[in-house]
Amino acid sequence: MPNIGMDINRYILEEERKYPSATGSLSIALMAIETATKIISSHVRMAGLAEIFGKAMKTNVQGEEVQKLDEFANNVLVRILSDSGQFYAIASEELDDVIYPEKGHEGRYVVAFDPLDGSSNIEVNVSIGTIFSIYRKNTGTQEDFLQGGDKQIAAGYVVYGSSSVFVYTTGTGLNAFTLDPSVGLFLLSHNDMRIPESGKIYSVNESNSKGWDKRIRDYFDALKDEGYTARFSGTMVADVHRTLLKGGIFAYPADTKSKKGKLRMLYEVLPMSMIVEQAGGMATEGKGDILQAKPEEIHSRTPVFLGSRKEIVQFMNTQFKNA
Ligand code: FBP
Repeated sequence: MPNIGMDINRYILEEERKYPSATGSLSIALMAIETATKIISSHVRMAGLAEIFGKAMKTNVQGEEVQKLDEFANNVLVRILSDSGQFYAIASEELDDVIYPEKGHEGRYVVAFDPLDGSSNIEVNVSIGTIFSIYRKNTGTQEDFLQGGDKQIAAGYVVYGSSSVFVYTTGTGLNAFTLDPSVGLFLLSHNDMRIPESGKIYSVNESNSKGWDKRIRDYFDALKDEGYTARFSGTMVADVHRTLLKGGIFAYPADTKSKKGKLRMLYEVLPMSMIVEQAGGMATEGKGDILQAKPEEIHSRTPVFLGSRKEIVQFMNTQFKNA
């Protein structure tokens, strides 16, 4: 059993040693993501300052152009993951098309990421995050990103909040590592995370409720009758992180405005669903286990309901009643 406080890089190598046939490729891939998110974390901490001065001094003391944070995060991830040589192809929520890094010709994996989730919260200093998802390279085409959530080799997120926390799974449980900025290391802080069987918090943007299906409105009204409270930060990573720790449900239903929901399947919903299911929770788009669903294309959107077993089973029952 790994010790609390263990450095994430050592943890990744210890996990690799459990698989004699492992090539080390996935370990290098995960370490590249860890490095990129540490750089992003340090810039998130500066964002407020950069934002103030950005307007005054177009270049910083190094003479570098100050970039918008999500553009910066995207560039850091593309550069470092390309240089790792482990990814044959990269898909980003910020980029229209898939890119095939020069150094990735021998890459065994493909990676999809949302470089900065909750971008509307950057300038108001509310928690934001990065989400990633890794698949095996099969055809070497875009099809490798449309394999379906249950084909993910690894998934994770980093929440940049009061502290930066790196949470990931390779399909054998879920662990979290908190960044100690004084030494620049992500250290194991939550081993084998388990979501509570049920909670008392629901997280959804209720301002859209007029456009929801009546059964969905009824479900959330029932939670209110049961004394649930509401929390919605506008950053999926932060809302799901809280749901993993406290239990309850996070949702972004379809509505008359966004008929397929708002959140992206590849970059947001499938990785967060794998994470919640690895912690003993459930995730659905309203019909079944969302990890069985395949995106139609790399920027497909989907409704999502994920969280504790009790809340999701209750939700599914309401959806099928009078269906
Ligand atoms: P971005 O990845 O573009 O930030 O969008 C995703 C997101 O911000 C989620 O993190 C969040 O749950 C949702 O959109 C909030 O949407 P809304 O502002 O419509 O409630």
